Amino acid sequence: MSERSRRRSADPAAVEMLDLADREQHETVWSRLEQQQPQCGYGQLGTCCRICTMGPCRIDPLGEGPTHGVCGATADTIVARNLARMAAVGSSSHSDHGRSAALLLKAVATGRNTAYRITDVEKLQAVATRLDIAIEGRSFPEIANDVADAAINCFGKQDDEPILFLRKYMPQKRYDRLKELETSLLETTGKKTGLLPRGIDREAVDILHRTHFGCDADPLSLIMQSVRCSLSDGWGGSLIATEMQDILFGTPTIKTVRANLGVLDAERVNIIVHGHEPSLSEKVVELALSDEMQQAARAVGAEGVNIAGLCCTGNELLMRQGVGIAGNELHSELAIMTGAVEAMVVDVQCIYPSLADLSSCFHTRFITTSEQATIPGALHIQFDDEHADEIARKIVQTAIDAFPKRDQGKVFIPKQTATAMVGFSVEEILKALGGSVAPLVEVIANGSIKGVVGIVGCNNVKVQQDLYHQELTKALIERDILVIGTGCWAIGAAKAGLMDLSARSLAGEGLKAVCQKLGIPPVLHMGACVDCSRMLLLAGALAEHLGVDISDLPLVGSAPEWMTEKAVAIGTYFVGSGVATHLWPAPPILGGPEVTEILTAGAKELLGGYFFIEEGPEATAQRMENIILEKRAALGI
Ligand code: SF4
Ligand code: MSK
Repeated sequence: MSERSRRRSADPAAVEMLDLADREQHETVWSRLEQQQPQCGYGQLGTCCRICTMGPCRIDPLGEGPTHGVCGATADTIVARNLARMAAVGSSSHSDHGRSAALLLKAVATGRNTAYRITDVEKLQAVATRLDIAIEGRSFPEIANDVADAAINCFGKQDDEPILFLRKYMPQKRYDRLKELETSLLETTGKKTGLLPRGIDREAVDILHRTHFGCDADPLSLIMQSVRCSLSDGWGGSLIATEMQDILFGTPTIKTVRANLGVLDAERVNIIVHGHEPSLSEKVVELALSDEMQQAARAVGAEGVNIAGLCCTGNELLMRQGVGIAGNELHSELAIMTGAVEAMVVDVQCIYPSLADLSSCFHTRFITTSEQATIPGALHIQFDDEHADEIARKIVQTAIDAFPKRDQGKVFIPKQTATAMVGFSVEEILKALGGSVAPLVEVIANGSIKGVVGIVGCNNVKVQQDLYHQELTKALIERDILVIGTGCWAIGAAKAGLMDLSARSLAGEGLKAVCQKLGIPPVLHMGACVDCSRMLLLAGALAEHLGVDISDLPLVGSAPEWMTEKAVAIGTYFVGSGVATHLWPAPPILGGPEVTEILTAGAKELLGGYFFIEEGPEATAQRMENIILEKRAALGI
């Protein structure tokens, strides 16, 4: 394994594949990053603006060039506007996903869609009860119809009332703090500043409007609207996605899966599902495992059909169906290079356009399915949930048809896999705890567990793949800090064996004892990136149990290898929910001193949550422990 590949990834399977990429001269996201060097410093600092055609304008942070854009915008205005747009895009991506799930539930409830069904009636009743929707004496479709309507209404309603999901799920103390902040900002600045989201779509459109040429130039106001929009994601769109999907496909339960490229099977037709929305992939799994398709695969000389997940569609399937996961985002090209993938089927988000070209070097069919993520060079099979079975069958058949074209000489599947115990929905965590958060509160109060860190987010090719995820996670559990999380971090942790029960040996004595008693690992997989809502709900349950605000809890958030605008939204709704949140790499804000000050210091005062930037895993873990100890001291525990 070459030193160059080792510097690129901490995952031995990836290192083997990167050596292969170099040998075969396949372009990768790593090689393209090298070609992009040096990257634009203005972009990295957030001080370039191309909002209007008098620009693009750039502000030199050293003050050696212009200090204002052509229109007079300062560096802080430009940075804040850019950040707000990132939050709007990230929130919109999650929330549009939530909308699809709510519309699907509505279609199922009204009988318009017969391809899907309500799988988890217990969850349906729990969500309905939370929303004050009557359940007594009513049929499940009737209840589901009202739940779906309540969710759909959160997207497009036009009054100023905060959205229903936030009102019913956010702990009262947090809600009140945000309401009070709205009032105090009006009093101190004289400006109307909203924090509680009125409508999911509306808050994103508000940002698009206020960042249009000649509108909001005030960094504080732009940041507060970014918080409001992000809260409409965390306590709205993302939460709706999680809840609707649990009702439709089942709430995740604890199970053991395998993770890494070794889940691919040299003897079978391999189909990788990649993206974020589980509606299609659930069907692909169902069809692929059917006798009909297994037989069709045998007819072309394979031993059957094998499904593997990638990124967050993979997380959804792993959590609910126990499907093995081939890897996180940086594995997507590497998986195709194994030469053993008959089809990579994608829906939306985090899909490299490069996958089309790369697939053409192999027999792999790269299949796009969403009108929101079409990619030149891909085979497009349009998904439509009313005809889900038919479409999934066509996709699986396309993969089977590709199998005879596989070039055995090109097949190389790294052997590595790790086992991971996954499926920690809030419901499962409560079940493991005996029905309430009280035992968790007790072990936090007695110091067996010092606190909890929620880690989210991506891989970023600028960071050695998975290294920060692994090192930070290990440093935290060693300090008796329970680690929970989602997204590509969770896949990285699973691949590294940190979600295996054996990882308890890496934990401090207190955490180890608790995990042994509960029969769980010290690192808990809570789902896809959209499921960060599950972490909010767990935090909310702890806060309500203790009668405190979320910002009082010994709880820290982190996105150590983040990359997407969705991660900006997640980080911002963590902060808006009262959680101190770590970021690495640094977000493009450092060119705006006032913006940086508000996000890293001012926000603490205003919201209770704030961002901090830290490069090294050990230093980050230490800082997190300090924050946790500070919160514990304030709580008197
Ligand atoms: Fe330049 Fe102002 Fe136009 Fe931005 S909005 S490109 S700073 S003139
Ligand atoms: S897939 S948003 S790279 S977590 Fe959710 Fe991974 Fe980040 Fe995409």
